[in-house]
Amino acid sequence: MPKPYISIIIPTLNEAANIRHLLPKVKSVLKDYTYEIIIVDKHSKDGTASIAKRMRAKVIYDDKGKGSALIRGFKAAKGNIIISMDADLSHRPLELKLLISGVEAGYDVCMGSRFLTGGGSDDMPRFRRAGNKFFVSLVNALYGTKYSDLCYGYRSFSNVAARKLKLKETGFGIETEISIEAKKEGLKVMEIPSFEKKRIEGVGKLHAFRDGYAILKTIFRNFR
Ligand SMILES: Nc1nc2c(ncn2[C@@H]2O[C@H](COP(=O)(O)OP(=O)(O)OP(=O)(O)O)[C@@H](O)[C@H]2O)c(=O)[nH]1
Ligand SMILES: [Mg+2]
Repeated sequence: MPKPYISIIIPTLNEAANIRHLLPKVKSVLKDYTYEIIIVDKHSKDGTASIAKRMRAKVIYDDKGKGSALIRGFKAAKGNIIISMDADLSHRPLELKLLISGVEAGYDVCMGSRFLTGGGSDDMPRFRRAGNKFFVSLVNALYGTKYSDLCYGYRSFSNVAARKLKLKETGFGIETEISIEAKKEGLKVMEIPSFEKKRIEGVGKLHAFRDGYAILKTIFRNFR
């Protein structure tokens, strides 16, 4: 069977110090594949876009939030398999192979999970962990899913599946919306253990309370 073409979508806001380390690692893991790396940048002021271009990634721009950046990236992606990944080295490039093999094995969407055996997080303060747990339980109760994780963006999609998802979330509610939409569209979903490392450089953009409230709104807005 021919190797699939892979699209890696990375939203960025001031991640220059991280992507200069991330991109070579991603390229090394994908050396036996044909692939594109699409950086969706919010006009970062720290040179993120020029570093990415120098490292032969495609750069497109989006000025809203992480969600709208991912939606734009999905639209631009040409791969048979599309993977969403953070720029801050929290997502281990070696796990790309697990995410690829899940789609190759016939799943529409493979979601990294920090709460399956083998997964974990070095980057989740206690209140965030509690919030995530609450949101997971709420989504599972309302939508009849069996997810173990929700607000985690390391995921792979078949191109066909990605195009079926009707996504509107502009911010950090995007992962939640994807999880809900995958269920609504009847997609075949698998969770894969994933270990989230601490952000290496720069500052996190997620604000637990503001974005937690947005996630809650996402959960209820989609419930009908
Ligand atoms: N294009 C774009 N990317 C964003 C935006 N906000 C965050 N990102 C990127 O989305 C990814 C995840 O954001 P993070 O700030 O790492 O969120 P987080 O992992 O929940 O927070 P930390 O644990 O503090 O790192 C990173 O690659 C960010 O650069 C945005 O408004 N626009
Ligand atoms: Mg992060």
